[in-house]
Amino acid sequence: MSDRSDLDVVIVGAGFAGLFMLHRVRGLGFSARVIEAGDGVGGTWYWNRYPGARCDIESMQYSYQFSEALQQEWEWSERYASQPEILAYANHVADRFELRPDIQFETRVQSASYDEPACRWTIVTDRGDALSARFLVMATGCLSSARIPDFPGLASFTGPTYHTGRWPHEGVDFTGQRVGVIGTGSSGIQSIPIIAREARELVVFQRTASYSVPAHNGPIDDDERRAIKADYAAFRARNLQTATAVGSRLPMGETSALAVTPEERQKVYEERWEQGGLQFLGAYIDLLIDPNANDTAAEFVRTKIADVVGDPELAARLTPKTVIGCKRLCVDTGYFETFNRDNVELVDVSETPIGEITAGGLRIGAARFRVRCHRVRDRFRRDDRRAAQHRHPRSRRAVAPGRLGCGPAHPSWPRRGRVPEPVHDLGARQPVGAHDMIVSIEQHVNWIADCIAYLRDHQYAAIEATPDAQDAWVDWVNMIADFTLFPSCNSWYLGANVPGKPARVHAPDRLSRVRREVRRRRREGLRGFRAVAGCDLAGAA
Ligand code: N01
Repeated sequence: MSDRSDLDVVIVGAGFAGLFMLHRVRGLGFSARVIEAGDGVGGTWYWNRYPGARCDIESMQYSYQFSEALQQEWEWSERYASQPEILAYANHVADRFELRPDIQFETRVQSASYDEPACRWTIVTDRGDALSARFLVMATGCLSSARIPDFPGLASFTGPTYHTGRWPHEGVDFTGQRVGVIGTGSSGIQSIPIIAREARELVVFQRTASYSVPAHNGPIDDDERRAIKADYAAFRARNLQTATAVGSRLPMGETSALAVTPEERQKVYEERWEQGGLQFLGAYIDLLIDPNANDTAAEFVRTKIADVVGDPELAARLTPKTVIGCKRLCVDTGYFETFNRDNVELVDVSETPIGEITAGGLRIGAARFRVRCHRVRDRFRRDDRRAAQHRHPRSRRAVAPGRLGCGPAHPSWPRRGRVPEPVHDLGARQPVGAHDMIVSIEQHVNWIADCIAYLRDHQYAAIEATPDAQDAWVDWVNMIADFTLFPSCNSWYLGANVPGKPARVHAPDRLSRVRREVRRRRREGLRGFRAVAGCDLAGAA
């Protein structure tokens, strides 16, 4: 594709946000182009091809709802969709809505600069294209960047290393290998049981033990599928009522865990455990609010780990001592059972960290571990460098960290001159981590698309959040976060996985309440924003 100077919108990323963004703005009559680094669509689900990768939200829920025909016609095969099936779905969406002609693959954006008098962005790619567009939308996701820890000596390791977020498309054969896995978050917990079945030996390096609940994955029951499709809207509405991505298979509990007898609690937890999945945390209303209530659920899971793992000393090392649900709860298939295998070893690096990677393994304190095939993994870094640079990531209603088009975001933000601010989907302080990502994406994309159309229809050049409105939003998010247990641990929900990044929790409220708030403000004529007159937008579609 050659240089273009006539675009209305450039979108970065062809994951679920970028695909829907393109569909929406085209529907509004804008010309648009998506720039995508990979050679296919799918974003996070394009890159994360590690063994066992699948979604921890149920497939009937983890899907677009903007098209009734799409949600009626697409058939998910399993309760939790595997990565290949989710990628097939993304490809189906790209074909069904004829999105590919406007997507430029295998291209990275190198720079974006804003010409304020002209009200246009110039976007330069690593292929040498220079695109000019009125609006720039960053649909780069919040789990899209692989962050490899800077272990000393990493480059000296002579065997192959892999990261779950950048897995080779052709797969990896671990047969007969001695493999080391660093990390026991969601990605580690999914891949460890599968690698253990293939490898000759597997050494798992655990810094923090994780809570995990069983997935009980399997084919979707036809009656259940029919029932959901008969009234998909009601199903979606029920999911919105949850504070975390717990799903609607069982209703959210409405009482305190401390208001019932231990026997009653045990019965309820057992029922949720048997159902499987994240809805375990929906058993009682205060599990993510009251530490004592939380501990009843934590203790239930600790007992389950002890029941599964044969060796009590090993079970103790695999048992988390912290708040359950503060870090993302993992959903597994046979994770704890894997440690009963003779070829699996657990190495606790909580007190003595990994000091160095050597040519043939790694060193922890004085101990050396030899691994022939060492697989490095680490949690993701939210791809929001601006937020990482600032002490207080701020945004206005989560999608508009500043002017949509031009101008500084907030007087307190350090900047050189006037910093142009593209609009971010899934940006700072949004309800993303603890929620269903696609639901959040659809809301944000709709907001951005409506906002761009508003600017066009009212002949505005740009829009910016007022400092008061940004402060009010941040205060609201902080107020709710402080009411919960989320700030009590170091998780990626807070950005704590990136050294030096300010710890600020994502909006943890129920999605229904976040949406209601956004709708209310929109009805009030974008209260909290200031539209900026400037260039004549008549040229825009
Ligand atoms: O990353 P993580 P992830 N030495 O940050 C460890 C989504 N997701 O890729 O906890 C030793 O959770 C680190 O230890 P600690 C989901 O939302 C969803 O697994 O920091 N260890 C931790 O154990 C999830 O929450 C799905 O002490 C080091 C691990 O690496 C999010 O993505 C599947 C270390 C990182 O865990 C991120 O999950 C996969 C070091 N120097 C992911 N540095 C599903 O839908 C880090 N660690 C199922």
